[in-house]
This record gives sequence, C-alpha cells and structure tokens, in this order.
Amino acid sequence: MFVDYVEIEVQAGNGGPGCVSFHTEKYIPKGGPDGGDGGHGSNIVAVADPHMTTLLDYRYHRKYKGQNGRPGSGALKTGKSGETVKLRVPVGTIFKNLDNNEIVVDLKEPGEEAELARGGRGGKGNHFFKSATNQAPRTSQPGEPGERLHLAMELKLLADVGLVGQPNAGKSTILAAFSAARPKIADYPFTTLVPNLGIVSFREYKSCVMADIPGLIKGAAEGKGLGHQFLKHIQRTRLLVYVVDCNEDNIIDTRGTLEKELEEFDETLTERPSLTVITKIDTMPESDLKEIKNKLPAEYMYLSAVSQKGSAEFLQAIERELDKQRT
Ligand SMILES: Nc1nc2c(ncn2[C@@H]2O[C@H](COP(=O)(O)OP(=O)(O)O)[C@@H](O)[C@H]2O)c(=O)[nH]1
Ligand SMILES: [Mg+2]
Repeated sequence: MFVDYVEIEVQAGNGGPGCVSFHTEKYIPKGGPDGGDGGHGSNIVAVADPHMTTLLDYRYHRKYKGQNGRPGSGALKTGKSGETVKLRVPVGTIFKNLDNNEIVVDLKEPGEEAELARGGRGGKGNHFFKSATNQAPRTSQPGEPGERLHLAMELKLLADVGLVGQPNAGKSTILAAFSAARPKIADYPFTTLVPNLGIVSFREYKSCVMADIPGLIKGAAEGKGLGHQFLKHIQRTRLLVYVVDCNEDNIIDTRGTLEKELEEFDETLTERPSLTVITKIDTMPESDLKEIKNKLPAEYMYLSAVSQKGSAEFLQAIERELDKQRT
C-alpha cells in the first residue's frame, strides 16, 4: 500500500466587527442604537468527491483561506457572511491536525462533508448592548478570529492501476509480464486470494503500481467468491483495467458483467477512469482476432502477456490515463 500525503494550512474567515450606529429619522431626535452584527467568517469544509483519485492538486496549492465576515451596519443590518470554502478530496481521505496528531476528519462516503476549520462569529453591534441603564451604548464587539489549523491529508491507495477480470482472465500473467512481481499463475480460478502488487516501469524513469485484483465472478457484489473483500481493494485504485480473455464467447457481455458487479458494489466505480484490454491474443489465429476487433469498441486494446504483443500500446495507454489524472 502506498500513501498520498500532503500538508496544508487552513485559515477560516474572521467574523466581521459589530457596528455602532444610532437610528436617525426626521422628528425623532434620539433614535436608539441600531448597529448590526458582523457577518460570520467562512468555514472551511472537506467534501469527499468520487471523481477525485489523488491529492495531487494540494501539492501545488497548500494554503486555504476563508473570507472574513463583513462588518455590521446601521438599521440593524448584519454583515454578509463569508462563503464556505470547500476542499474536494478523494473518498477515503483522512485529515490529521499536525499540532496534536489527532484525526480531525475521516471521509468514507462519496459526497460526505465535514468541517475542518470554523469561521469566527461576527461581533455584536451596539443594539445588543442596550439596557435600562444604558440607552445609548457606544460599544460593539470585534469579530472572533477564524480557526487556523495545520493539517496533514492522507489517502491510502492500494495501487495506481487495478486489473479487474474474471478468474483466469490472465491478470496475474499481465502483472508478471510487466513487473518484477511473481504472482501465482495457474489454470484454475481463485489462485489470487490477496492482491499482488508490482511496480511497472514506463519510459524515462516513470512508473506506477499495478495490482492484480482477485477474480471477479457474477454475484461478487453480493459477496460471492469473497467478492466484498476484492471489491474494496478496487475502490483504492486510480485506474481500472478490465481484462478479458479473447476466447470468451461474448466479450462484450463479460466486460459488461464485470462493470455491473463493480457498479452494484459502489456506483461511483463506474465513473473511475478505465481501460479495457483483450488478452491472450497469441492463442488465436490473426484472422479470428480481426473478426473480433471489428465487433468491439475501437478503444479496446489487444495484448498477449506471453508473447508481449501489444505491450507498448498497453503501457502507453496506462501512462496516458494516469498522466491525465495528474493535470
Ligand atoms: N497463451 C497465453 N496464455 C495466457 C496469457 N495470459 C494468461 N494465460 C494463461 O491463462 C491462465 C490464467 O492466467 P492467470 O494470469 O493466472 O489468470 P488470473 O486468474 O486472471 O490471474 C494461465 O494458465 C496462464 O498461463 C496469454 O497472454 N497467452
Ligand atoms: Mg491470478
């Protein structure tokens, strides 16, 4: 497992100051105090966004400041409050307070929101200080300061790339072909009980972590064949690669079943970037393969993990998809 980790500073908005003002109107010489309260400073909130897969944006922008509340004004007008600042982060992000190492927020569900730093309350205007003994107070409060915190953000990822396929599709063979990992490879289902991880190198020293996720069968989303445990691993990858054996009777159906199982488990998984690779193409005559290609979506890729045919395109596509997520 590797961890995406960034430290940031958040400063919620200060409250706006209360106002000192007196009601003035023709023929009413001594109107009462009517200074309004200051506005509330911006809160800073974290939101779990299922479309996000890394904390990369936060590496380049580390300080987040909320707006201050506006001052109150006469005629009991409250100052405008600062707008809430929302930090969008991947599901599974944890925020720790660096001053005491406590976990402040742990976002587990898509769409979940949690407050990181509270904006300051606006100060009371002078109307608030009116009393029987003081009919014309000239006091008002300053706004309260907004909270300021040093936070660490942590996202525990299993891998950049998750290979998703039926048992025997050829996932472990792909991982073994492109990395130094040596997962068990065999002709029977469920040889892979835990995800195997390997480092796959691209050109120019770039690399990614690839996970061979245990085989998915129909019903996995209901827990069949250790389904839930496997699907949880898939949630912690940034790019899904669907792996389908070219000898499948109906490649589109098989691909569809895989996607459906993921969707039933976590519907946001279908929005995650994905590629589809048709593998074991060395086992099929060129002419048959041509026929298959004609029927399948143009973006599908074709690979033999044994002969390495198609491997350059395969790796380039992965690199490109991962790069997209970095921009
Ligand atoms: N000829 C050939 N056989 C393959 C290829 N990929 C996998 N296999 C075979 O298919 C079987 C299942 O492969 P494996 O990688 O264990 O599948 P997994 O269950 O998806 O991990 C094994 O017998 C592999 O040797 C390939 O590209 N070409
Ligand atoms: Mg395997």
